[in-house]
Amino acid sequence: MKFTILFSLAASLLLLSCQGKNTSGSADSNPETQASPAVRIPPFSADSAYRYIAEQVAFGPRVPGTEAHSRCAGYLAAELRRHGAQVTRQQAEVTRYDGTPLAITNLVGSFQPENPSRILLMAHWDSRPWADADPDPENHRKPIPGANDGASGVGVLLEIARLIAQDAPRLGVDILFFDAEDAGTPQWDKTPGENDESTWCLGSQYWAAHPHREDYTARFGILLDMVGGRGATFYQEGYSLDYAAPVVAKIWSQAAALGHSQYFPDQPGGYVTDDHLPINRSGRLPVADIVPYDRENGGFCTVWHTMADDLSFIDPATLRAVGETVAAVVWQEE
Ligand code: AHN
Ligand code: ZN
Repeated sequence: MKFTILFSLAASLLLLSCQGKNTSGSADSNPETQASPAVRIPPFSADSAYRYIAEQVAFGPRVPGTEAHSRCAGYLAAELRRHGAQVTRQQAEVTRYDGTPLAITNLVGSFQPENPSRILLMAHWDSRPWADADPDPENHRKPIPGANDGASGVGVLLEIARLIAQDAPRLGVDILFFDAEDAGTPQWDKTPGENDESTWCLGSQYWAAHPHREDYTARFGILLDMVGGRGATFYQEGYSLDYAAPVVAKIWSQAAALGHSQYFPDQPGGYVTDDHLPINRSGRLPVADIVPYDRENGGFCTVWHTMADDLSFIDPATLRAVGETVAAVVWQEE
C-alpha cells in the first residue's frame, strides 16, 4: 500500500472553502483557520489482519469452557503484549441463558496507559456454540467456525495494535476483547415471544458494570462485529445513531474520504443488540458499532450463525476498508 494521507478530511474541507473566499490568492495566515499539520496514517495490512483471523480459527471454535477458548485467550494476550500493550485479563463468572455458569475472560490491551485522552476499540473474541441458523438442522447444535462472527473484528484490531507499536497515535488506545457475546438463547430453545436481549453480550454487560479500571472513560469507542465478510455493507446502526451520532459521523466521513462509501453507505441500518449497547446505556462513553446489514437478503450476512462462517467467507478487501477507516479515525484524533 503506497498511499499516504496528507490532510485530514477537515483540513481538506477547510482548504477548499478557503479557496472560495480568498480573492487575493495569498496563503491563509490566520492561525484559527489554518489547516492542521499533515498526519501520517500508517498503512493497514489486510493480509496481516487476515492472518490474525486464520490463527484464531485454527484454535477451533472459541466457545467458553473449551480448551480452544482458553488457548486462544493466551494467544490474544501474548499478541497484545508483543505489540507493546499493557494487558489486563478480566475474569468473571456469568450465567448463560439456561442457567449454566460460564467462566469468562475479557482482555484489555492498553497503549499509553497514562494518557488521559483515550479511544476504546472493541470486538468480541468468543464464537457461537451453536450453528442454530444453519440450513441443515443436523448442524444446529454444532459450534460455528466464527471466522467472521468474532475473529474478524479481533483480527482487524490486532493489526491496529501492530500499527500502534510502529507509529503511536496521539491518544492512548485501549483494545478490548469481549468474551461471551454470542452465547445468547439459541433459536431451538426459544420460547416464542420471550425477550432474550439480556442473554447476549455477557462479557460487555459485565465490563459495563465492572470496568477494568474504576472510573474508566474514553473520548469515544468503536465496536467491530463481523467486519470481514465478502461484499459486506455497513449501514449506520440504530443504537449507534441514538447514543453516539458524532462518532458515527466521524467514522462514515473518514470512510467516504478514503473512497470506501460502497462499504459504508451514508444511510441508517437497523438496531442491533451488540456489545456497544450495555456501554452506551451505562453512560460511560459513546460507542458506535460497525456491523453489517445485508439489505438484499435481510440480516447481517448469509453465513451468520451457520457452519459456512469460515475463512473462505473472509475477503481482505472488506478488512482493508474497515481497517483503513478505523486507522484514519484513530490517527487523526488529537
Ligand atoms: C442478536 O441477534 C440479538 N444480536 C446479534 C448480535 C450478534 C450476534 N453479533 C454477532 N453475533
Ligand atoms: Zn453471532
